[in-house]
Amino acid sequence: MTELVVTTYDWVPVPPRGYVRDLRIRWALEEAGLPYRVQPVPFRERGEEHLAHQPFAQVPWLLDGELSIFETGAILLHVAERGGAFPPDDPARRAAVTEWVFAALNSVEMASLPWTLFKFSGDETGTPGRKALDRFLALRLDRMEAVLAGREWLAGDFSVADIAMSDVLRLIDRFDGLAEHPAVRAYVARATARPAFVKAHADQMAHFAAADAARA
Ligand SMILES: N[C@@H](CCC(=O)N[C@@H](CS)C(=O)NCC(=O)O)C(=O)O
Repeated sequence: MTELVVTTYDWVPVPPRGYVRDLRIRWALEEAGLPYRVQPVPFRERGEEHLAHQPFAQVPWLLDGELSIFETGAILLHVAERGGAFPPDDPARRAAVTEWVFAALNSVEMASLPWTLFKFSGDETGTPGRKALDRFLALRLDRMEAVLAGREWLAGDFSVADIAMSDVLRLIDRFDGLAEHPAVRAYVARATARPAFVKAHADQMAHFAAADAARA
């Protein structure tokens, strides 16, 4: 069995702590019961070595022996595979998990990320573009409300699709953007009550707190 290594920054400012995307990977590895270690890379200087693993100079990436994988969706699917979540005799399960991972990142996060950037900046100016963005996100949340009103998890049993989707939705909830979508909010609460999330979150917070202490 090759060693699994999750890469994240050696330090980040306080606002993104608890939301840096290595959390999704830690969470998936905890759920799968796969041992791993965390490798910090410099937040301030991102050189050629960093770009060789993540071409957008971001984190996370996962090392699985000689294999290096970036993009949280790709990593989550790899971890699911590695953890035995895709039985060969159940292609429907693999398809359902895969489509919902893509939906989380390409249908919901596509709308939520620009919305949260406005929220982080404190810009509440009601420009036509901003109103269109609010509507775009509301449409996605309306559809997720309908989906989640009728099921506990997205693809049958809890899966990496729920990690991707609930982590995307969690950031909207941070800015109280789920107030009109109670089933979505309940889903986020359900997902983040899982012991694997609680541990992954606490470990990320401790990682950055240790970085503060080392800098002091
Ligand atoms: N689509 C990428 C996004 C990665 C991403 O946004 N990483 C953030 C941390 S959560 C980052 O490195 N931000 C710093 C930057 O973009 O300079 C993924 O899901 O892996």
